[in-house]
Formats: sequence, structure tokens, C-alpha cells
Amino acid sequence: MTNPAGSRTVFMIPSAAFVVAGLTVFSSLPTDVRADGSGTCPGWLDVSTVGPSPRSNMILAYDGTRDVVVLFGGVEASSGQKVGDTWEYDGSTWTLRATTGPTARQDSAAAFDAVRGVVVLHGGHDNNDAALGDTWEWDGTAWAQVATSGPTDRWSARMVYDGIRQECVLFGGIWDTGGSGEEEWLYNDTWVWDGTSWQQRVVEGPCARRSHGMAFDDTRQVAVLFGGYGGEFGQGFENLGDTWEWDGTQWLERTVAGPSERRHMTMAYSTDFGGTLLVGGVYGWPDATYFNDTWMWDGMQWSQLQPLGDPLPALAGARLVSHNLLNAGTLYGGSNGEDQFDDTWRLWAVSCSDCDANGYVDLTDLSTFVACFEGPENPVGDPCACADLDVDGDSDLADFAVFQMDFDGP
Ligand SMILES: [Ca+2]
Ligand SMILES: [Ca+2]
Ligand SMILES: [Ca+2]
Repeated sequence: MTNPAGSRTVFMIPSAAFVVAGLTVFSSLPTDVRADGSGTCPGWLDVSTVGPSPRSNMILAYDGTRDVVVLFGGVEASSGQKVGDTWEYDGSTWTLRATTGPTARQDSAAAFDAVRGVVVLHGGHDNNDAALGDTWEWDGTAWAQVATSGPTDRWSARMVYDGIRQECVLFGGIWDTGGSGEEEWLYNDTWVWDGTSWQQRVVEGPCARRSHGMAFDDTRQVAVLFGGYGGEFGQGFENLGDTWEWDGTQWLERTVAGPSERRHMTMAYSTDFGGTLLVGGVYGWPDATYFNDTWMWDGMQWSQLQPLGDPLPALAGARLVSHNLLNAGTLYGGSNGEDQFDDTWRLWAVSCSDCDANGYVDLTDLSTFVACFEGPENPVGDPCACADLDVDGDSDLADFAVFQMDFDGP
């Protein structure tokens, strides 16, 4: 399930933008300390600024043509209302770009078509509790409705862009009548959108579900799907924890241990980290457990990451995208069941000595290091991961020597 206690995943990021798989370094093995420092670790940095209202279940897509993150819709905390505004984030600033386009809705499926340079959106759930089946595209200037047929009305489906076969791939979702006496139907169908028309791929695959996670692994050229809420027809529905891959033709289940069963997590593939990231989610109802964990799937195994920086709040319905801006990824919004968030988070690779993951190893990190310093063979806990730089479980002079090499100055 998780790495053995005391292990940590260390990333070696080359200066060129080539992909290097994460190295899992175990405490029982020789350390992976480089002569010039400790290596690179994942870190969460809260970069919140004025932007979209608190919300969850919006769409978030990275427009690699214009180098912006696009956000649309979602459900707001203040009103419980779904919204229909379009925002863009350039890595530092959020800008409201449109208030017209698709009707207000939450939990649409969306992906960025990198060849045609448009964000594609399908369906969602509107303020009349109706499931929707329309298809829209955002070109950076305006939304255009491009189809009204295709996957039937649904929400909480997931979609990725397959850059190899140059098509969007949509799986699953839910149709329901809303309100009391609700009827619902979960889907297990696979659809592709080529920019002109939808085609259903009639294939065996994951059981029917909604609120799963999907991301496209550009390196291994497969879509990765995890979990959600669903099951085999006639057997009742539950939270799921299975991992599947779509290679453009067929689904293959990958039978591996990984994150616990859950729904409404968010997933994104990161070339910087060399794997598919999974963050948060929720299990159970009405006694729901929300998660704040970060995982990575490298095509062979899931590893739980121990990011530096501020711990994320437990959340579901947030959205993570990875991109080529300063940062490895941006996460927005989400909900813990009571509050909805308007926080912007950066998930990026920092020096393993950068305790607060702000991109510098300075005096602030030194004070954290000193506070964590316990001497040889005194175990350090999670908050002190940045003070155990040789990953042998303690924080001692050997670690301090590495810290000194990483130190950027005050
Ligand atoms: Ca720092
Ligand atoms: Ca030691
Ligand atoms: Ca140590």
C-alpha cells in the first residue's frame, strides 16, 4: 500500500524537460544524497490570491497553447448554487474571462485538446438538478456549443485528452432526476470526441461509476482511471479503489495496491514527476471521511508521496492540473463537506531541504531544521522530513552537512 515506514520518494529532475521516473529511496538502502545536496522532493505551496469564489466540482484544464489554466463553473459555498463563470490563471494571477457560455453547472467532464487548442467540456449538473449532455469548446476567447448528441445526459463523468490518438476520451458518469424520490443511472460507457463527432467505443472495461479520477499519461500513452462510486449492476454501489488503463483500444485493469477506496479525488499526469498524481477525495456517506493525501502512479505501482510544505486540508471535488508554467501543478478549490475552498495550491519539485516548499532554502528552513534536530537515531516524524536529508530516519550532523550544501542564504 504505502512505502515501508521511513521511506520517501525523491525526484531527480534534470534541467532539460525530459522525464525521469521517481526514485523510491528506502531507509535500509544506501542514501541517494548527491555531492551537491539532497535532491528534489515534492512540495505543496499555498499561492492563494484573489480569484474565483469558493467552489468545488468545477473544471480545470491547462491550455498549453496559451500557457494558462482555465477554470469553469462548479458549485459555490455561499449559495449552494452552480455557477457558469470562466477564469484563467497564468501562474500568478486569476482573471475573469467570460460570464457567458455553458449554463451554470457543476461536475462537467473536460480536457484540453492540444492539437486544436480548445478546452472541451461535456455535460454536468445544473441548478434545476438536471443532468446535461451538451458539448462545448473554449478557444481562449469565447465558448461555442459544438454538439448536442453524443454521451447521454450525465454528470461526474471524467474526460482526458489522448494526444497520441488526438481525441478526447470520456468514461462513465451519472444521470439522475434529483430531489427526493430520486432515480439514478450510472454509466460504464467509453466515448471519444475527435473535434467533429462523438463515437462510442463498445468495449469491456471498468464497472459503471461516477466521480472517478482520470488522467492521460503522455509518456506511457495511456489514460489512467482510478476509483469513484459505482459497481456491477444489481450488486449495489460502493466507493471503489481499482486502477485501469485505456490504450486507445481497450481497457486493462492493473491489479495493484494503492490509495484507499474513494470518490471525488483529482488526478493529473506530471512529466516533471514522471507519473500520474492523485490528491484527496472522500469515502462514505453520511459519515464521510475526507482525504488530504498525495499519491503517484508510475505505471507499475502507486506510491504515497510525503510532500514538504504546508499540509493540504482534507478535501474532495478539488481540481489539479499539471502544466509548463513555473510550477509542476496547480490545485484549486474543493470542499471538506462543510466549507468550500478558494485556495490556489502549487504542487512542485523543490529542494528536499526546503521545509516550507517556497522555492528557497533559507533561514526559515534552517529554524525548522534546528527544531527537528534530535541527533543520531532519534526518529523524526512527517513534519520533519526536510531535516532527514539522508533518509535514514533521524536528523543528525550528516543531515546538517547536506542542508548546508542546499542552503541558498538568508
Ligand atoms: Ca524555504
Ligand atoms: Ca543518521
Ligand atoms: Ca538522517
